[in-house]
Order: sequence, then structure tokens, then C-alpha cells
Amino acid sequence: MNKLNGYFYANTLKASIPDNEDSSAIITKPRVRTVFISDIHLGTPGCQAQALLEFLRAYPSEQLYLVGDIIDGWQLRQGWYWPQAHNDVIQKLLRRVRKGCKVVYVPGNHDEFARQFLGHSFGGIEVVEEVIYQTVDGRKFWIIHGDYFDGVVQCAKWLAYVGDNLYELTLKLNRYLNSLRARLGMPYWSLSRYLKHKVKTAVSYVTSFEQAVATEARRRGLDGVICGHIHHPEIRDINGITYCNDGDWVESLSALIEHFDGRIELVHWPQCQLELENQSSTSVDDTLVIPDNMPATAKVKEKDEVLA
Ligand SMILES: [Mn+2]
Repeated sequence: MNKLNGYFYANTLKASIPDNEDSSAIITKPRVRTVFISDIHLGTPGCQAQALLEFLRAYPSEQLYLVGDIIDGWQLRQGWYWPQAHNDVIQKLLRRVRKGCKVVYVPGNHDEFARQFLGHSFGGIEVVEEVIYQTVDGRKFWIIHGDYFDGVVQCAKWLAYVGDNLYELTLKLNRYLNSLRARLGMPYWSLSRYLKHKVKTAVSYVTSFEQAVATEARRRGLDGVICGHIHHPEIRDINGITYCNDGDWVESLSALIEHFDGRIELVHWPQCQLELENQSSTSVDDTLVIPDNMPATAKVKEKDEVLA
């Protein structure tokens, strides 16, 4: 039900907000309190910038946390790659600040160049190494990218570079596969994600990463942790600590949101978008009978009841 609620907000928005928000007089009302995204990897061909733009459009928020690996400095150094869609993401983030959204940037390992600017702000985007975040219901979460827990990254940087290149290769395969799937009318499917799940060592790596991060959050006396880095979206309880990973915009296309009642939810954009599209194609008649002067909340409620 909660999930459906989220879809509805997005659905209502999709119908009412034109793509070019700057030329529009409509004020984008936040639909959720906070959005957490990480591992966008702007500057790499694997980055799904278009999908991210669509997600951001569907989820205006009061606050936005960028939890690291936003721009991929490592890959950019090896070869410049910067299409228009990647510019659009930056523009969209800056526009969000101008509209009054609080945007906080916690750099990761791929954008470690930003770590020299801790305490400063870019166009209103605050750069911090880590931060404690309090939900509306008073829970305290530690926000970090997560790479400090990665033994490989910490101990031998050259090893991480090798791993990175192998990873890029898998992503390349994934792109070819998905453009083929798209032509056949099949939904997005992540090869690299599938492989990672299949490889036992990767799974045990994920588990030990999650445990290490949760243990540190507990040591600091916090209720939970919000991180990224391992491209493995998750919300789960680890010995009383709420471990949240917002995933990435290369493979899983996922984000975390905090609703106005303090609930934290994981959004898988491809599924969410698919349901949005299905709903808009089946609920055309419902939309037509709702009068224009009805408040937006009433519209949502009415649609909500239709679904329930
Ligand atoms: Mn990372």
C-alpha cells in the first residue's frame, strides 16, 4: 500500500508537471521529505542519466542527499565522456537548490577530488565528509558513502583500478544486451547485477560490508546508517541497526526516500516507472472525471481509494 502511495504521487506529478520546469509557473511541491541517491557515476557510459532525470522529476523533495560517486573522476581521467544528459543532471541538482531544496553532498571514492572541498558549498550544495541525519520520527542515521570500509580500496589502490576496469567491461556488455532488449520491447535487466548475485564471493563481500558499516553505526550510538558504494540497494535490520543502501544509477536504478511520516522506502525506478505507465494507460477515465479545481490531495486520495 505504501509503495502504491509513492507511485501515485509520482503519477499525479507526471501528469501535471511539464518537462521544462523553468519555463513553467507551477511550483513543484515536495512529494517526499528527503531523497537519497548515490553512485550516479556521471562521466561514464554506464551512467543511466536519463532514468535518473525521470526519477528526480517524479520525486521533488525538501532535502536531497548525494551519497558519493556522483561524478566518476577515475573514469574521466582515463577518457573524457560527458554527454548532454550528464549536464542535465548537474543542472537539475543546481535548480533544485534554487527552488529551496537543501542539497548535501557526501563525496565517495570515485569523486574523492571533492573531498578537498569539505565544508565548502558549490552553488548552494554543501560538501561534507559524513553527516548525521535525523528522520522526522527522531531516528538518527549516519550518512557515509561507504568506501572507508572497503579493504581493497583502502589498502591497495591499484587493485581497485583493475577491478574497476573489469567492472566497466561487464557494464559495456550490459548496455549492448539492454539496447537489444529495449528493441524487443523487454524491460531493463542488469547483467552485472545478476552476475554479482551469482558470484558467491561477491555475496559474502556484500554481507561483510553491510555488517562492518552497521557495527560502526552501533558503536556511534546511532539508529541506522544510509550509504551507497557497493551498488546493492537494501533496507534491512542488522542486530537492531537499520542498514539502508540507496543502490546506484548504473545497474539497479534505485534510491531511498523518507516520507513525511518518517518511513524510509527503497524505490526501484524501472518497476516504479513501469507501474506508473500501466496505471496511466488504464486510468485515463478516472483522470478525466476529476474536476480541475479539486485540491491535489483529494485527487491523490480518490485515486488511492480506486486502488485499494
Ligand atoms: Mn564508491
